[in-house]
Amino acid sequence: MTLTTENPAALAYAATASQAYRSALSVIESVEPRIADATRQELADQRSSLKLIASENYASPAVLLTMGTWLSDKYAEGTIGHRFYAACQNIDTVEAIAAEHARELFGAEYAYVQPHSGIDANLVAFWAILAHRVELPELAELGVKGINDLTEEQWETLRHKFGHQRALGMSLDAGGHLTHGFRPNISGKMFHQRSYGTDPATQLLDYDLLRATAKEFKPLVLIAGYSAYPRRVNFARMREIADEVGATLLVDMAHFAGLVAGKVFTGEEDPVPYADLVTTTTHKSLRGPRGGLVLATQEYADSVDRGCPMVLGGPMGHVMAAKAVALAEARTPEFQTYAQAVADNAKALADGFLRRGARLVTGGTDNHLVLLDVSAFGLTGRQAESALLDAGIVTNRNAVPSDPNGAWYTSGVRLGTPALTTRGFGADEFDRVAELAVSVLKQTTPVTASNGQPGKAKYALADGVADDTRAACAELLADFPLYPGLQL
Ligand code: DSN
Repeated sequence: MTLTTENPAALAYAATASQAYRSALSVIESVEPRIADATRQELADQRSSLKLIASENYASPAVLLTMGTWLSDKYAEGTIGHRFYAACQNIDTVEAIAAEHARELFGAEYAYVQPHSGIDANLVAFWAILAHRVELPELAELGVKGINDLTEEQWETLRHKFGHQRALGMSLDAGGHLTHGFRPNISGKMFHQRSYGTDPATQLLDYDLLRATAKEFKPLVLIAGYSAYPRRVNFARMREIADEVGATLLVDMAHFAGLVAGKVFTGEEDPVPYADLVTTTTHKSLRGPRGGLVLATQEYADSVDRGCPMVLGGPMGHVMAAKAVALAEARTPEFQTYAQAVADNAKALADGFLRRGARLVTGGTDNHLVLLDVSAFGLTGRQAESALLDAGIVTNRNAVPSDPNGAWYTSGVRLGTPALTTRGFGADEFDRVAELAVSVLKQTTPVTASNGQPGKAKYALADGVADDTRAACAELLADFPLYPGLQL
């Protein structure tokens, strides 16, 4: 249940949760008071800031409380019913319930709920694709009975085959993610990577160019999904392209899983009917515990099941339990209302920026995020992010297509609606957020660096802007308390 002060059941839930947290914090305090203090402070900080980081949210007390139990104490490598440890019956139960909710919520043939994060979920998927798709010589052909009998030379042949496959993913500056084959991530070392971008004029995904690139590059895996692209993707078209070149279609829906779960993205915008594998985190728009999961067709199920111990450490029973609780919440009509509000609010935020003359990548949004091009304010993303933070508005800097400032300083700021929608913000509040953000950015100036070059990091806010905006944020937040009724 989402906390709200509007009905007695919600108030009783808040009172019980308050009691649980007070007790837990006093137990923690008796051992390491500084951890209890930091935990209380984190709640105070989150309550008092305007959280617009597109990948963050607030999980329910039920989800959070589920993580604090002895399910954490059990080792359970392997899969349901096939563990490398004894006495895993309760972890089997927990994992089976979480997987059942995931399958039924998303209409997937198979669900694997062990990944500890989105990176882990993608690693499981990449391994599953390599294991399933790369044709290796039969052991008998190599003249050996088992893998332990392979010579070093034969291993080298197998490694060479695994290590020379191709992946095609969205470019980082168009909104793709590091784990989609980019060098700072292991995926960029596992695969030869090429990326597809967006149309320079519209900044929208260019499916024709993507098709041409795929035909030339012939990837083993076509990766769809993004972390900073403010538009919906047509997965039927992605499927067609994958089929034309014989690629496995992997969709990373980490950012928009909540919109799929909440039936905002349906038909050709729902990746599950079209992809071979779908990965996600569970803590973004899906509003669950920090973690990941993989959905797959039956064809890939056995390979996905090898995730642990192939690329994952022991499954976390307490987090799989919390995933089950969050997925149960996501199956309610209340969650569908929430998901629709996330998308409606993003539009209100975009309109608020556009009406005030700001420039948005692609000119708007139809998902949960907007990407503000702050070069129009004469700022880098780094300067804008810092100035907004000083004023109590928490965002993150992000590259824009063909960004002249690269991935560190950037020219953009990404803002998302999932967290503040959980607090109850609607269109009017998001319009006010746009007003406050534009006002801060207009009153921020870059400061010349010590070498006399235009500064990319330093900035100055006009007098009083930070304090005034913080006060305005507090006023805005006052009507939308985080975890209403929850008192420590
Ligand atoms: N860190 C997530 C995000 O902010 O989009 C993705 O890894």
